[in-house]
Amino acid sequence: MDLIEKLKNSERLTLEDGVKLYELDIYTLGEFADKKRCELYSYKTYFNINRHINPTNVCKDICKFCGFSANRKNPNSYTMSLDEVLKISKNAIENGAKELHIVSAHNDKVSLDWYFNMFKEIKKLYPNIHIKALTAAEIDFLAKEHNLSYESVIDKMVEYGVDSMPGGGAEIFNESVRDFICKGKVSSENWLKIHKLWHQKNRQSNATMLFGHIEERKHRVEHMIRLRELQDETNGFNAFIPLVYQRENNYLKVENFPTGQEILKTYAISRLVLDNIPHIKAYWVTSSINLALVAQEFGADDLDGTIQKESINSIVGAKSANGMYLNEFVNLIKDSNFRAIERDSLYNEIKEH
Ligand code: V47
Repeated sequence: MDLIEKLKNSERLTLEDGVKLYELDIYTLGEFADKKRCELYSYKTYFNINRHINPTNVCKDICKFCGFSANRKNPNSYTMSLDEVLKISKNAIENGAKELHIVSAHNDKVSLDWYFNMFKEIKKLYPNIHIKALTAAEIDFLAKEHNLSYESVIDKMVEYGVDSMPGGGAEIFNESVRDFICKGKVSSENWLKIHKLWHQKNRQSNATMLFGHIEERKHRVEHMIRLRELQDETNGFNAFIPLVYQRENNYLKVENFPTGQEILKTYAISRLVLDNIPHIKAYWVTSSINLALVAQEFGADDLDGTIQKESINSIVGAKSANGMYLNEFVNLIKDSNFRAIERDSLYNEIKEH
């Protein structure tokens, strides 16, 4: 069947369809993605008030695209104490954060307790805060480092107060690209397996995709389809987050960077291919705020949040070191003719700003 007909009939798209979608002109593609977005959410754009905390940058793994982990290019290693994490959490919560997004590097110099106690102590002080923590890559690292099964790390997450899992560490699932950009890190199969185990505990998570480096379009669509297959089984993913590759301070040599059109097409295609993942997040940190605002018209219905501070993407060139002010964030959404809907971490609506 003709691809346009398939889109009109909202039929499920194949890998080949997804790749072909890139050849459509941006207006046609945008119109289909926007239609889907509007059917689901009309002009609502979701965001939350959150704080990213990255408690250590000491990492056993070497990912070529990463500038965050301490290495020759970034000699300033750090590992926060529990008190430091609690102080940041206190400050964030006093400033309105409802979610702490806690992601660390893979630090083999600290104990398992160092990773887990912070969750328990935060929850003791602030029982209502939502803790989104531990990527599948961290879970894989902790399991291997401490001779534990994935299941037991996941049980510990539940026991210590982790509420949901962030989508980091997915990078690109295609095995040969993955081998080149982050050899030794959690395999694609295990990334998916860990999320599946988490979902089987009736917990929710997100999924990312790092694009705009050495991967091809077909690898992006293949990545989406592997997520779609798992979502058919578990229905545990809340949001898909295409992360635009940032080029500074890292070891991945990339000649061509994606254009604004290519980035917008990728958001639009994710909305159309991922017919079972409810939210497409234009993470303004890696796309730039202006492109994220345009992405609202290309299928994205979520802009993440104010974040307050961020270290993983700002070190590689993103303008996110200090987050964004709430009123500025809200005004930008409203000035682009969308409704700014504050949500909680599981997408329950809190209020319209
Ligand atoms: O996993 C690392 C990526 C991720 C670069 O779940 C890079 O709601 C671009 O996962 N260029 C961390 N990206 C961020 C992340 C995330 C962000 C916002 C929301 C959620 C969520 C998750 O940043 C890493 C990695 O894929 N990253 N280096 C780089 N050079």
